[in-house]
Formats: sequence, C-alpha cells, structure tokens
Amino acid sequence: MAGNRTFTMIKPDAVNAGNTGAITKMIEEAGFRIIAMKKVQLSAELAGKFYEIHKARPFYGELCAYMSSGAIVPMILEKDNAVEDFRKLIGATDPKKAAPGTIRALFAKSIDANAIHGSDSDENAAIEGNFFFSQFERF
Ligand code: 3AN
Repeated sequence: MAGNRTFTMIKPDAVNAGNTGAITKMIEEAGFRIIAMKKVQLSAELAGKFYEIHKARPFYGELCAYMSSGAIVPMILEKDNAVEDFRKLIGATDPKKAAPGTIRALFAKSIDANAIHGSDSDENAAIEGNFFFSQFERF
C-alpha cells in the first residue's frame, strides 16, 4: 500500500518571489494536510548533507549553493498516495516540460531554481522529513 506522507520544500526562488502563500494554497486545495512547516535557511554544508544522494551528479555543487542561498519552507504533508500525487501536483523537474497548471509550470524559473521539491519515494519522504523536523514539530 502506498504511504500517506511526503516531504516538500518551497525553494529560494519561490520564497524570494513571494509565492509561499500561493503555493501553500495550491497544496492545501489539492487535499494535502500540513503536518509540519517552518521557514529556515540551510548552510552550504547542511544542503550538501540533504542532497548527498546527488553527490556524483554534475550539478551537485550548484544545487547546494543554490539551496543555501536563501530561505526555504520545508513541510511534511499527509494525503492518501502522498508521494505520487504530490509529484503530479508539482510537475516535471524541468519547468519547460512541466504539465500546465502544475506548481513548477506556474512558479519555477529554471531546472535548478524550480520552485519546489517533492520526495521521490516513501523511504526518502521519511528520511527528508526527519532531517528537518523533530517529533515535537508535527501536528
Ligand atoms: P526532482 O526534484 O524533480 O525529483 P531530481 O531528484 O532529479 O529532481 O533532482 C534534484 C534537484 O536537482 C532538482 N529539484 C533540481 O533542483 C536539481 N536538478 C536536477 N537536474 C538538474 C540539472 N540538469 N541541472 C541543474 N539542476 C538540476
């Protein structure tokens, strides 16, 4: 059975552009319940830890620099089939390929500054949620 939780972060481009509220509204209107949410800025070192699985990829350095360049809004979300349904809501990694009406089609600027993150599996959703939130920050 598919898990009912996923993890997301609104990225610096979207936070800086003042789109936190509009994106959060789309998330709630799509039926996701916000279990945990905060606004933080990662150090380059912590961004490197978060994206450790991408360490071998050519864009790793840029990705870590970008993700630590400004505030982000991480959240844990709950809904049936959360991981898959949330990936549909955000659209493809490259906003030029993201389906119309998806969060990335509406708000992303480029493949790296692509507005929002969504976990790609139940296992990673749990790891990523635990990276940002303690047991006392979940509702
Ligand atoms: P997604 O976030 O859609 O699961 P991944 O896991 O392939 O995409 O990549 C993780 C993050 O790395 C993306 N959200 C994006 O910000 C960045 N990224 C992916 N591919 C590229 C690329 N070719 N150039 C620059 N950044 C990229």
